[in-house]
Amino acid sequence: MQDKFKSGFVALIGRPNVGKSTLLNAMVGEKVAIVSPKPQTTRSRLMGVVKLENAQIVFLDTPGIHKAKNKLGEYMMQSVEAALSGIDALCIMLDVTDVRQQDHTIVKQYTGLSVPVYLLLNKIDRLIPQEILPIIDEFSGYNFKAILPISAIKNDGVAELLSILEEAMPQGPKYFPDDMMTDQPERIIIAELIREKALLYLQEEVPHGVGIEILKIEQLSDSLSEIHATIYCEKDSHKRIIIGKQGSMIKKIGSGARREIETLLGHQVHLDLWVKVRPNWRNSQADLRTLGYTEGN
Ligand SMILES: Nc1nc2c(ncn2[C@@H]2O[C@H](COP(=O)(O)OP(=O)(O)OP(=O)(O)O)[C@@H](O)[C@H]2O)c(=O)[nH]1
Ligand SMILES: [Mg+2]
Repeated sequence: MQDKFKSGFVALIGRPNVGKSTLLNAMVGEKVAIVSPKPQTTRSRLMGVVKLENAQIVFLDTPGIHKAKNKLGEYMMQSVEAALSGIDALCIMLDVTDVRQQDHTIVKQYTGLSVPVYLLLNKIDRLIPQEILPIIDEFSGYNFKAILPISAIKNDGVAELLSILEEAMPQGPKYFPDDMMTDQPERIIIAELIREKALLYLQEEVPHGVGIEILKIEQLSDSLSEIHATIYCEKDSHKRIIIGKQGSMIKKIGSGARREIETLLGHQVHLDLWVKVRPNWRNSQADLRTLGYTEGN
C-alpha cells in the first residue's frame, strides 16, 4: 500500500579503506562508486539509491575520515559533514582486520547524533567467528542501535542490514524514480573510472595527486563515443611515471578505464588521455573547481 511506503537517507562513514564504497555498490547492485585498495579513494559524497519492495533507502557514501593535509582534504571532510545533515540513520563502518584507535574516536564523535546509529563490522570474510566476538565486545559500550558483522565483498549480511534499516526508516515518499541509482552525472562517473584505474596501477603518493578533467564526450554514432580527458598530477616525475616506459602505464590505465566506460555506456569508446602537471593543485581552489571538487558534488 502506498501510504505504508517508507523512505529515508542513511549516511555511511568511517576511516579510509574500510569498504564503504564496496558496500554502497553491493546494496545498489551496480557499480556507482569506485573502489580501490588505496586509502582516500572516495573524494566526494555520493548517493546510491536502494529500491526495496515497500521502501526506498538513499545511501550517502562519504570520503574516509582523516586529518586533512590540503584543501582537497578539507573539501573531503566537509563532504562527510554535509552528508550528515537531514539523515534518518547513520552507519559507521570499520574493518575487522584493522581496528584502530581512530575508529573509537569516530564512534565517540558520532554516536551522540539524534538518529539511530549502526556499527558495521566489515571484512568478516577475513576472520574466523571467534576473532569477531572480541571486536563486538570492544564496541558494545557505545550507543549503537545494532552492531552488524558483514562482508561487503561477499554480500554477506547485506540483505539483513537492508531489512534492519528499512525497519528504521520513517514513512515517506519515493524520493527518486526507480531507474535512478545515483546522483552522479555520467561525466563524473567516467572521470572516476579513469581515476580508479590510476589508483589501481600507480603506487605510493602518485595516485593521490591525480585528478581527472573530462574535456569532451562526443557520441559519434549509436555504437561509438569519443572521450578526451586530462590526467592532472603534481610533479614532472609523476607525469613520467603515469606515462610509463613507451607509454605503457597510460595505456594500461586507459584500456582498463575504457572497458568499464564501455560497459557503462553500452557501446564502444575511444578514450584519449593526456597527462599534465599542475603543481600543488590540491591546494588551489580554482583547480579544485575545475576538477569537480566543489560544494554540491
Ligand atoms: N576482504 C574484504 N575486502 C573488502 C571488503 N569490502 C571492501 N574490501 C576491500 O577493501 C578495499 C577498500 O574498499 P573501498 O570500498 O574502496 O573502501 P572505502 O571505505 O570506500 O575507502 P575510501 O573511499 O578510501 O574511504 C578494496 O580493496 C576492497 O576490495 C570485504 O568485505 N572483505
Ligand atoms: Mg570509498
